[in-house]
Amino acid sequence: MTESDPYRPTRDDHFTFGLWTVGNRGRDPFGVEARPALDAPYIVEKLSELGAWGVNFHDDDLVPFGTASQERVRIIAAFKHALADTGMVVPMVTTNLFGHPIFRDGAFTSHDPRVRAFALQKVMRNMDLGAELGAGIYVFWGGREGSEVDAGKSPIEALKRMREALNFLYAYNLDQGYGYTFALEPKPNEPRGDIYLPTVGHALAFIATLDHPEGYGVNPEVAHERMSGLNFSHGVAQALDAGKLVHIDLNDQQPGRYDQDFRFGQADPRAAFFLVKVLEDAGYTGPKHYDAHALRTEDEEGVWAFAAGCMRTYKILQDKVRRFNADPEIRAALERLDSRGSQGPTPPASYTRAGAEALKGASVDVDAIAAQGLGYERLDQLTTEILLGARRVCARAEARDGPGPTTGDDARQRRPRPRRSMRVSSGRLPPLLVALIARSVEVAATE
Ligand code: GLT
Ligand code: MN
Ligand code: MN
Repeated sequence: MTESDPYRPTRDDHFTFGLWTVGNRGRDPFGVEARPALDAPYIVEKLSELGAWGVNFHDDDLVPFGTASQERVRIIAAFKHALADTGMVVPMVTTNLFGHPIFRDGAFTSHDPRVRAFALQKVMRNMDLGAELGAGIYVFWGGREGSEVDAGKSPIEALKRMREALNFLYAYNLDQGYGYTFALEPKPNEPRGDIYLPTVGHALAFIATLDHPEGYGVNPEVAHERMSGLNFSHGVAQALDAGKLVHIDLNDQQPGRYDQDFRFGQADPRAAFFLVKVLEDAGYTGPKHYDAHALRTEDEEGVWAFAAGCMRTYKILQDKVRRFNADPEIRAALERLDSRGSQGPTPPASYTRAGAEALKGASVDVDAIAAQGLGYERLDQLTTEILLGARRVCARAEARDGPGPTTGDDARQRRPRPRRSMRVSSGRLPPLLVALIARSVEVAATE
C-alpha cells in the first residue's frame, strides 16, 4: 500500500476494531490458544498505523477480571497514553457478561438476583471508564441471555428482567450525565442454544417497550443475521428506516455454520457489496466496527493482514458502489423502473374519501402490466460485471469503438491508464483462440 493508494483507509472512514478482535488468540471449542497475547497499547499503535479510527473493548479485555486496583490504574494509564500518542478514539465500550461461569445462565436474565446485581455493577463500573475515555455508544450483546432448556426459564419473564436491567442502566446513564446511546446487538444462538432477541427485528420491537426508546439503537452484525439465514442488508435497512442504526459489526459468515466471524467480504462479497451500498446510499457515518478475527491458521502477521483486508475490502466495495451508481446503463435501467406507470392511476399521497372513491373507479390495465418484465436479469448481470471488474473494460471498448459512456466517477477512471499489453504469440493456435486469449489478457491487465 502506498500513500496514493485509493483504498487506503483514513480516520474519516470511522473504521474500528475491538481489542478482542485483533487480540483473538485462536482458541476454539476444540483447541487452545494458537497465538500469543497482544498488549492493548501495542494493538492501538498497530491499528492506527493501518488507518483505523478507533478501538473498542469489553471491561475484561482491557483489565482482566479480578485485576488488583493498582494494576488496573497502571493498565488504564498505559492505554490512555497509547490513545493520546496515536489520536485513536474509543467510540464504543461494552461489558463481558458471558465469560465468567457466574453468567452460565445469563446475566440480566438470571434467576438469581445476586447475579443480576453483579451484572449491573459490572456494567456501571465500565460505563464509568468508557465515559472517562470519551465513548458515546454502549453495546449490549446478551450472549448468555438464552436457554437450551425451555422448562427452566420463562421467556416472558426473561424479557421482563432484561427490560428492568436496561431501564436501570439507562437511568444511571442519565443520572451521571454520560450521554451514551445504548445499542442492542442481536444474535440467534451461540453460545446459548437460543438467545433472546435473536434478530434485528426482535431488538427493534423490544426497544419500543423500554422506558427511554429514544436513547437506544441496534448494533447488527453480519454473521449473526446470516446464521439465521436472513438478508443482512435488509435488516440494516430496517434499522436505518427506524433511525436506529447507531453502530454496526462487520464481518462475514457462511449461512448455517457456527459463528465464524470471518474477515469482511471473505465469504460473500456480493452480499457485502449490497451492504456497503445500503450504508453509503443512506449516508451512514457512524462507527464501522470489524467484529471479526484472523483465522486460527495465522500468526501475528496474519492478524494485521486480516485487519488491513477488512478495511480495504470496504473501500474497494465503496468504489464499486460509486461505479454502480454512476453507470449509465444501470442508471437508465433504474430510471425505466421508476418511470413505470407514470401514465396510469397512482396511489394518492394521503387518504381522502374523494380520492378513495376516484381510485375505486379508476381503470387499471391489469393484463398489460402483468405482461411486462422488469429487466432484473440484465441489471443483475451488470452488477456482477461491476463486481468482477469487467464493466470498465466494456466501457473502454465502447469509448474506442463508438460513443462510450464512462462507468465510474473517480479520478483513476478518468486518468488514461498506460496500456499494459502482452504479446500473445500465435504459434499454431487457431486465430479465434488467439483472439480470445489476447482479449482475456487485456481484461486481466486492466484490473
Ligand atoms: C463477542 C460477540 C460479539 C459481540 C461482542 C460484544 S463480544 O465477541 O461474538 O458479536 O459484538 O459484546
Ligand atoms: Mn460474531
Ligand atoms: Mn458483534
